[in-house]
This record gives sequence, C-alpha cells and structure tokens, in this order.
Amino acid sequence: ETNGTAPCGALKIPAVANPLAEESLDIASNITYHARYSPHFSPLKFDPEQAYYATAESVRDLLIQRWNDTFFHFHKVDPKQTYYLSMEYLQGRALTNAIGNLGLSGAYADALTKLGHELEDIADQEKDAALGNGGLGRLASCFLDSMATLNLPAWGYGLRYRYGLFKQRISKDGQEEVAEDWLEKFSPWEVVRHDIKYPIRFFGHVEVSPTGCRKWVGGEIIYALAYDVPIPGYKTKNTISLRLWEAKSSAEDFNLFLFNEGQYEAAAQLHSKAQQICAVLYPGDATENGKLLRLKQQFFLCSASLQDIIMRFKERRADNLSWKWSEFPSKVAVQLNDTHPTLAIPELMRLLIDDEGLGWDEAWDVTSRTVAYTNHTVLPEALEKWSQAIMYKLLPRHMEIIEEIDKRFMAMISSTLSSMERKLSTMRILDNSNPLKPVVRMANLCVVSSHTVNGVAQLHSDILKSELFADYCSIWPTKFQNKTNGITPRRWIRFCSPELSDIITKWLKTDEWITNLDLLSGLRQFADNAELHAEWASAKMANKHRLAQYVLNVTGVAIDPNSLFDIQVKRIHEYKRQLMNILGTVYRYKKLKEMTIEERKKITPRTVMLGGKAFATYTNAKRIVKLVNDVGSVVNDDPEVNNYLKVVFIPNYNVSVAEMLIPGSELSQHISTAGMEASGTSNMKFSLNGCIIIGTLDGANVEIREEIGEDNFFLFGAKADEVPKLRKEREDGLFKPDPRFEEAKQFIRDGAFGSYDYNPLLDSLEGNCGYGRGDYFLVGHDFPSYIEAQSRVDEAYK
Ligand code: NBG
Repeated sequence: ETNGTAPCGALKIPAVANPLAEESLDIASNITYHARYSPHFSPLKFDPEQAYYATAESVRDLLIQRWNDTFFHFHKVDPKQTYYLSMEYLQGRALTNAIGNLGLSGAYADALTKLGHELEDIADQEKDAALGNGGLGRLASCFLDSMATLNLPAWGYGLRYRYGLFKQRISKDGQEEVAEDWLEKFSPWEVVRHDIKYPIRFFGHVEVSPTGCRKWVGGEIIYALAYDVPIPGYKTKNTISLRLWEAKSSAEDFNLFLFNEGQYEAAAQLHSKAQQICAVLYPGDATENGKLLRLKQQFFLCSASLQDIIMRFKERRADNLSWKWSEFPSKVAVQLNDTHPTLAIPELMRLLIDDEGLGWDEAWDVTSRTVAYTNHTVLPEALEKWSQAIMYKLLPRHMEIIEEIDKRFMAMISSTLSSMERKLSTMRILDNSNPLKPVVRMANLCVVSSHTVNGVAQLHSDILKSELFADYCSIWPTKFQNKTNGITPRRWIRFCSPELSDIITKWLKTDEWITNLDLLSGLRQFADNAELHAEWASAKMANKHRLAQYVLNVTGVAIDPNSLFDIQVKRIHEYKRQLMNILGTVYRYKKLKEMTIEERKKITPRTVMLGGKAFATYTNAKRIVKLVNDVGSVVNDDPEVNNYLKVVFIPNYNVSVAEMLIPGSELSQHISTAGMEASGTSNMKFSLNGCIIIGTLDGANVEIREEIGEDNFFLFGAKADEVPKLRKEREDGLFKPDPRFEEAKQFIRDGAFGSYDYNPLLDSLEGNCGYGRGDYFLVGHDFPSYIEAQSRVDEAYK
C-alpha cells in the first residue's frame, strides 16, 4: 500500500497490518456490528438515523487506522509541519466525503442496500458541522481536504463550539435565528483525547522576580481539552487532524461546600465560565461582556494550540538532547486565518521568554520566522481592534509584550527609516489617538510580526500592497504575496455531481483531473462535439430536477426545470449587493407585467434563487431577506407572469444546501462592488460545475474570467480603481440615477410587495455617498449595466 506520489518529496506512509483492510472488509457486517454493539440507541430499531450512526462508526474504524499510521509516520520523519489556526471551520457533512475519499462510495451504497437503506437517505441524516460563518470558514475546511490529499503534514486547530452557526428560519417577518444543535446526539467523527489537556489562564497579574524575570500569575485557569476530527485525503492514506478545543474546568473548581450550603450557582461558577467559552460561534460583541468573551475565545484557541505545537516539537526530539529553539521555524509553520488568532504572536513570545527562558531577540526571531498571516478583507469594520483596557484586564502579560513589539517597531523606524516617521501614527500597533479608548490594531500586529502576509486573490493582494498595507510594503516589499483561494474538487464536483464528473472522466479518459484541475482544459478539443453536449445537458437537467424537488420540499414553490436557474447564495451583506439582484428582479417583474401576452412568450423563463444568512443584528441585511421573500410571494402567485419568472428564497443556506444548489445552477451572481470581495470561493464552485457567471471585476472573478473566457462571463459595473472617483462624484452631487433604478425602487415604495416599510432599506441607496451613508456600495451606479448584462444573459440562454 503506498501513498501515491507526493509533491513534497513523496512522504509515504508505511503499511501497517490492517485488520480492517477494505479488500476483506464486509462493510455490511461491520455496520451491523456497530448498530448492535455501539449502545447509542435501543436495540429494536434500525431506522435511517440509527443506520447513519452505525455507518459513520464503521467508516471511522477505517479512518482511525490510517490516522494512527499518519501520526506515527510524521512523528518519525519529523517534517516541517503546517498548523492552520482558525476560529472557523465550515466542515459540512463528513460521511459522503469520507467514503468518497476512501474510494468506497460504491461499496457502501451496496452494503446499505443489502441492509434495506439507500446511501443518500442515510447521508441525509447527518447534521452539518457549521463551525463558521461563510467563505473564510469554508476555505479552512477546503484547505484541510486538499492538504490531506497532497500528503502534506498539516493540522488544523479550532474551537469545538457547542452551537455552531444558527439555523435560519423564514417566517412572515423574515429571518429568525434558532440555535443549531449539531452535537444534540453526538458526532461520530470526533475523538476526545483525554491525555491532551492544557491550562489556559485569564486575568491575573504580572509578577517580577528579583532577577527581573516576568511571570503571569493568578487569575483563573480553565482547561483546553482536545477533540480530534480525522481528515482523510483522497486516494491516499494520509489522514490529518482537525483538533478542536473544548473548555473544561477541573473537579477542584467545583465548590462542594457552597453546593451543600445551597449556593448552587456560586458553587459551579468556574464550570459555567468554562462552558461559556465554547458555547457559540461569534457571540454578540455589542456589550463589554460580549467583547471579553470573544477575546477569551481567541486567546483560548491560540494558547492551547501553541502549547500543543511546542509539546509536539519537543516530543519529536525526545531522544535528541542537542536540539535548539532556532530550529523551531524550520519545523513549524503557524498560519493565521485572518486576525482572529493574532494572539498566537504574543502567546508564542510569552511561552518562549517566560516559560522556556529565551531572550527577547531570540524569541522574536523564532516567532517572526514561524508565523504568517492571511488577510481576508479590506472592510474597515472587519479589521479587528481590541480595547487596550480589556486586553490589560484579561491578558496583562500579553499587553506588555505587545507594547514592547510596538516600541521596538517605532525605534526601528526612527533609527533606520526616519522618512517613514510621519506614517507611524497609522502604522503603529497601538492606536492611542483617542485617549479615552486606546486600542490594539490586530492587523498591524500581524503584519509587523509575520514573515509573510498574503491576500486571497490577485486583485485583493494588489489592493493590500497599494492601499491597506502600502506603508509596510514600502519597508518590506518581499513580505507581501498573493495566494488566490481554492476549493476542493472532491466535495465541490466529484461527490456533489457524480453525473457530470463521470462525463468529464469519460471524455478525458482519466479521473486524474480530480486532483489536477488543469487537465480539464483537455475538454476544449471536444467543445463542438454534439455527443458531449447532449451528455452534459442531460447531467445538468438531472441536477436541475433534483434541485427543483428540493426547492419544492423546503419552500413549497414549484419551479420549472426548463427555466434558467439563476442563483445567488452567500452571506447577506450590502457589499455583496443582493439588493441589486432583487431590484433587478423587481424591474424584470414590472416589465413583464407591462407586456402583452405575445411579448411575454418571447421572454426567457427564469427562476431566481437567493439564499444566505444575515448576521442577527445586521438590520439592513435582514430587511433584504424579507424583501426577497415578499417579492417571491407576489411574483410566484401572479398567474400572469409566473410562467416566466419565479423568485425563491432558499432557507438555511449551508454547506449541504450548497452541494444541492451548485450542480443544478446555470447562472450565478457574484456582483459585489469592485474592490470589496476579497476573493469569493463559491464563484469557483459554480464555474467548476459548468455554470456561467454574471459579475463584476472583483476578487477571484478577475482570475476566473481569464480562465473561462470572456464569453462565459457576463461582465458589468465599475472597476475597483474607478470606485473612489465615483463615490466622490456622488458626494459632490454629480450622480444622475438611471430611470430604471428609480422605477424599481418606486415600485417597492408604492407597496407592490406588501405593506412592510421598505423605505429605510431603499433610503440606504439615496443621498450622499460615504462610509455608512448613502449608497456606499454604488448599487445606483452599477444598476443600468447590470440590467443590460442580464438581457445579454437572456439572449445567450436562448
Ligand atoms: C472572506 C471574504 C471572501 C473570501 C473569504 C476567504 C472574511 C473576513 N473574509 O471574499 O469576504 O473568499 O474570506 O478568503 O470572512
């Protein structure tokens, strides 16, 4: 058994006698074994739910063997290992992916049929692990799959949130958030490691010894306990780990005396504090308490992960007494997924200086050669700034270290680059400009301390270099790189659209494209082949039928698979401009109403689908969700036009729903204001599934358009470098709105879609442009070119 060839010097995992080698494995009997002897349910039933857990446990048996082998292998070989630190992972479901990567999808389907079940129904039982919000979390999960497949020695670190991203319910009032209990029963994909547990301190103070050594003491201690999720690579034994930390207090912290006095809450105070840490993803941070909890979460992730990384570094050189700390960066890479894990920087410094006894310079050298930072946004509200007061309170020693980094950075500028001194007020890590509320700029701390900083698409990386981090770039030009995002082709085509995948494999005469997408260009030579066209169209139609059935099930709306399936799914945000989509749809509806029956017959029938979650306190985003639903109710019930237009809001958009929608899509909308979407990743998934894009020159759209060709991309809207000028024009009162834009807004204001007051939402598109003010995202400017691009889509579809 080999591991295939690896790009990084063929790391092969040796075969270990495997009692469950799949050749001899009787999958059905293994599933039955788990149903019988894993005591999760009463023994009488073998319904789909019970079958799911038994199936998952049988898969886990296979994974654990490979997982252990991988662990031992890397322990012995001791390669440089990548650690991805991320507050978010949007894993979705694991079963289909795991058996697919193991090459056992067919065998499992057969086994389940023997047991009276269908694989699809069983897979449907699984709850999505939604420990993330959107693109940033899904990117982390795609990276894990790809790193495992590439045989890389890599681990992900995150938090084991008790409740992941909320479940979205749609009522007549719009979006409602409901806690998503993904651990309600249990997750068969995680393994608790009772031996991997670290103390994490909060609050307390810094003590100085007579020799001047500083030590953080006191405060409260909460423990981080490791839960590991196996991440299998595709067609390889390499199985890496996603280690999720759970917060625990110790039994000693339970005050029996108080409990027996009847003071139950006081007795379990630290228990409940521990529980709060991993209770939810993104606790609201409008209050001081909320901010403190979020900072606690971030530190909890960073401290536990770094203690663990250092432990493993030492474990791998247990029989080598002459190792040096200077080797650390050649064995460990810590990648920060945005600024959320920034505290890894002062925490690594603290562990090296205070616990390991290194001097500042040595610790700084190790830290800055180990840590790298990925920026995922230029939106000002997403660039984290933490109040220095909260930091002092929660992490007094880290605050000292951050101050020292800031001081040394300023000294370096003054002594070697005095021309930059006037820039220091924006480049500094500490921002004391408001004496009432001094803050720490986390992105600046990352840039100053990391050896490499990257953006996530070429355009975004260029903007980082020329705008957001321009001053740093002039000091450290080689520090800044681009790494355009990617997606795993396993989940996003091979497993979610087996029909299309089989066609590609048949025409390319190889399935190697699943690990090397460049091979897809081999399809070009068949571009005019009628047989391929017919097969392709029939696969797309099958996926559209499946999607139409799903839409009927979840919304009650019947949609026509012969209409153009137009989809926009992503988090709801004003910069992503779902509002432009729905205004365009409203305009289309109004024009349809004004047409004669004969004119309507010439129209390309369309089904517009939108989906996505709005942050619970983001009022305008929630109004957009409500508007889409209200427009849908009116349009879908209008017998005059509903053969030509349907509007559907897909509730509770998540990874599994995406796996259903994307294969059935024909047109997808990536229409953000140019310069605002760092990359986008669903644009890649749609393209990979043969879906055409309507979009702006933003994020990865730019590079996708170069790959797929201009005729497969319906382009419209302002370019990133025109945006500042357009905003300025608007500011100066020079903007003349297009009559079609005015007409669409007025139609809504006049109550065409019910009596809900949409004026505040529509007013956000009026008036002077400025951050947080009128039409900052330039919907008005781009609307006419959007409508025209949509007309070109209609013509092309015919
Ligand atoms: C998001 C960007 C997306 C990008 C993903 C992954 C954040 C902070 N950023 O455009 O908005 O695709 O990150 O890089 O979630």
